[in-house]
Amino acid sequence: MNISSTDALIILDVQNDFCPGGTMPVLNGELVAARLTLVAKKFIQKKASVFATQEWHPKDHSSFLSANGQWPDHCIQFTSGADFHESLQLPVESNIVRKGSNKDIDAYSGFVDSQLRELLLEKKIARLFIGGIATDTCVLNTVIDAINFGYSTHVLTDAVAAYDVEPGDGDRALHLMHFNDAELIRSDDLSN
Ligand code: VGL
Repeated sequence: MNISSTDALIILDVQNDFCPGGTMPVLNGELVAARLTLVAKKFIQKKASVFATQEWHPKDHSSFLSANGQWPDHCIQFTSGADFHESLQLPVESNIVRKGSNKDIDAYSGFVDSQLRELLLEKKIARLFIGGIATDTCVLNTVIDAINFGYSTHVLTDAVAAYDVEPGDGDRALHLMHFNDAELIRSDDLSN
């Protein structure tokens, strides 16, 4: 597949708290980070855009167990847990999109409580290529929103990682994305 200037790579939440050593790690988070570093470089070489989302929660976010939510405290603003994983090296041209800073909004999609939609419209993006963490939460919800907004949406299956709270959750999420018309591709399907 050829990448062009109306394409965008969206890298979802490749942050320390979601990687090994963090408060709610996925298996292979660091491998996803390294893979997306290479993909991001390719997108910039092709004059396409790169967006990286970053969960940016206040310390009393409603999704936290400490606030009767569902998840361990994670990605708290200005802590190292919210930093991107060191294996994710973003080109300087990348756009960082923070999400989840409203404590009362518990959303997985990169389009909720963020500027992502406005930025994509501003840059006249038509096709999306999505990878990151986690397949069964943020990736799934972002992909479904992207399709509903009318984007031709591709998921990089070798650059995502799942929580698998129930075994198979990640695979079921990929099936659901495909069923909803997302294209499942691998990063080496992108031409050099
Ligand atoms: C996420 C669960 C809770 C994610 C964020 O980014 O995938 N998952 N908060």
